[in-house]
Formats: sequence, structure tokens, C-alpha cells
Amino acid sequence: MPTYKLQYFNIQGRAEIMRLMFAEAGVEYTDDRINPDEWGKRKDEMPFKQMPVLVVDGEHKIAESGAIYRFLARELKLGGESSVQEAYVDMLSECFNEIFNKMPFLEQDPDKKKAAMDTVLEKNIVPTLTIIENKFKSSDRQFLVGKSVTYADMQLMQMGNALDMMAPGAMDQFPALGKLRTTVANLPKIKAWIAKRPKTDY
Ligand SMILES: N[C@@H](CCC(=O)N[C@@H](CS)C(=O)NCC(=O)O)C(=O)O
Repeated sequence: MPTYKLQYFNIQGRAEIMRLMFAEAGVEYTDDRINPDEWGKRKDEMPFKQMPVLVVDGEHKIAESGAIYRFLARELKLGGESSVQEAYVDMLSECFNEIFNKMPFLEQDPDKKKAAMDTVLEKNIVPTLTIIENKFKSSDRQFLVGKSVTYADMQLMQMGNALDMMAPGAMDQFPALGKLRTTVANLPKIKAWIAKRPKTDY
């Protein structure tokens, strides 16, 4: 079994999907949370001077969230059971990444933040989630793709949590996706991780 070290800040952010994947797979890893005060000194250790970074066997440093999700999905069997399922999971993952990347998390001015969030909601988030909600609602599946949980379901859960923070109530118009969030959060290993993980705002 390889060794894994996940490097990120002490927040959920882009790395929480990876932590959820390790939790669901029951695989050990080092959860290396880097203090912002140290970041200036540590930045140059990272392939693209950003995190998250996954270090495999102490020597392979993998950067870019999407690349890490896909790598871990293959390692931990959390990315679909056929090439076509893998492609669907990847497709949904890219949609959720795009939504995440468009949210104005770092905007400090509350009025500008709300205006930017309203625009992203109307132009991107609601249209995309409406398509996914309708497709999911008309299926008899418990998870977005296939018969078992994948990292796309975990991204949906995290994106829902981010939306609750950035646009309270916005997820209410997607009841089927809301039910899926609850299903994922109640998977026993995920539930146990959520209960014990470090408490951070996001
Ligand atoms: N495209 C990268 C973006 C990574 C990214 O923006 N990382 C941020 C934290 S979420 C970071 O390292 N910020 C510190 C910095 O840029 O100095 C990915 O998807 O992993």
C-alpha cells in the first residue's frame, strides 16, 4: 500500500473531497495542514506553488485538485465502475469545480460579494444544478453515477455546504440533490469523519 500525505491549509476548501475519499475508503494518510504563517516559506515546495498537493510514497508530488481526485478515485475505487461511468463522474466533477471556482469566496466587501454571488447563481449555478436535479430526479439511482458513492457525490455535498454559506436557501430548489447530500453525509465512514474532523468555517 502506498503512503499518502495531503498538504493543504486548515480549511475544508479544495482538499475536503480528498479527505472524504480517504475516509470512505478507510485508507490511512497524513493530513498535513499548513499554517498560513509558514506558507511563504513552504510555497516553493509545491509543484505549482499552490495547494492542495498529494505526496505519494514521499516522492511523487501531485498538484491540481482535478488530477488528485482522479488519481485517488483510481487508487481508492471511488470514481465509477466502467470507463463510461468514470467519464460521467469526471463530467459532473468538472461542473462542480466550475461552480466552486466562480463563487466569490475571497471578496471582502459584503455588497460586492452578494452582487457577485447573485450573478453567478443566476447565470451559472441555478441553470447547471437544474439540469442535474432533473436528470437525477428522473432516475431511480441513489447516487449520481452507478450504484455506489463516487467523488462526484462528495463534491455535490461540499458544493451544497458552500452554497448554504454563500447563498442561504439556494439549495432548497433542488430537493433531489438535497436528499443526495443527506445520503452522502450519512454514509457511516463519512459521518464519522465529519464528526471528528477539525472544526473550521469552511
Ligand atoms: N487550480 C488549482 C488551484 C489551487 C489553489 O487556488 N490553491 C489555493 C488554495 S485553495 C492556494 O494554494 N493559495 C495560496 C497561494 O496561491 O499562494 C487546483 O485546482 O488545485
